[in-house]
Amino acid sequence: MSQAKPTVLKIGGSVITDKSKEMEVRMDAISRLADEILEANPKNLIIVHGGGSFGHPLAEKHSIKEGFKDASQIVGFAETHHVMTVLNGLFMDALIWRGLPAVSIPPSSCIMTKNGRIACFDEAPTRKLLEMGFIPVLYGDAVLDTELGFTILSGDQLTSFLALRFNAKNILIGVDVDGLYNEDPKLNAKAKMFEHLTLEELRKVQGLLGGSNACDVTGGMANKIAELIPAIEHGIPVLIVNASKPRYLYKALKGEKVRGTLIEKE
Ligand code: ATP
Ligand code: IP8
Repeated sequence: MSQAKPTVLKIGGSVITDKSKEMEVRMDAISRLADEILEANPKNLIIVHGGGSFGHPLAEKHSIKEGFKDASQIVGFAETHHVMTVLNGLFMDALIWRGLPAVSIPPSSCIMTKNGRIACFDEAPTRKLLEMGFIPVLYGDAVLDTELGFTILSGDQLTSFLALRFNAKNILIGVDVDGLYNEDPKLNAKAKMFEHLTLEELRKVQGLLGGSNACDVTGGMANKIAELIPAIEHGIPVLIVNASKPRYLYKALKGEKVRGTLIEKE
């Protein structure tokens, strides 16, 4: 069956949770985003969401990203994965009860990493779901690692990987700021947003990018950009938009003009 190119949408944990408080979901944001996805009615969509105040604090508490060092971390790995399934469940509820054909795929069951990088991915279920018109939904997760025992797979690495694997048309990144700035806009109100960057321009500003102000074991904005570069190199455009603001994600999904940062190979 020939398959149209999908859009890979990453919804940041900064949007669907309050990263300043542990395990604080933003149900209003989840409901609004589900409404916007329903209304935009995109064909061939893969969704990935982040960990926000669910995955990150537990991953940090138990040093899950650093790998297995002692037996006390075992239950920490299980807890970190579990809270991600809880956040995912809340997100799935909002999609499913609106009639969206979303199906959750737990990364810890189909992906293993090697030193933190995706080394094997059982892609058949995701591919088949896409072919049949479902919306596969994945998330940043605690995963098993061939060298480290376990680690944290960021939703950003997963997004870039899926976009490459499924030859995506584009990547949409929803965060809680308007786009990519020359400095963290939460730390400097005078920071300047880039509306358009080529890969070459992006590489020049990469050193200026910050992490995250909240608990974040996967490196915030700087690491997000680093993860997206292989997809951009491959010619997949990336649009970073503010998914905390109403209608921005809708417009991005519809291909309408919206404030944000567009990053293209050339
Ligand atoms: P999660 O990892 O939980 O999914 P997320 O992907 O939504 O979260 P973060 O990793 O927290 O997002 O990154 C977004 C944050 O990055 C913003 O809230 C912003 O404060 C911060 N940031 C740091 N540097 C920059 C920059 N140069 N431009 C834009 N945002 C930046
Ligand atoms: O929020 C990390 O994914 P991210 C998920 O996309 C966990 O960086 C479990 C911390």
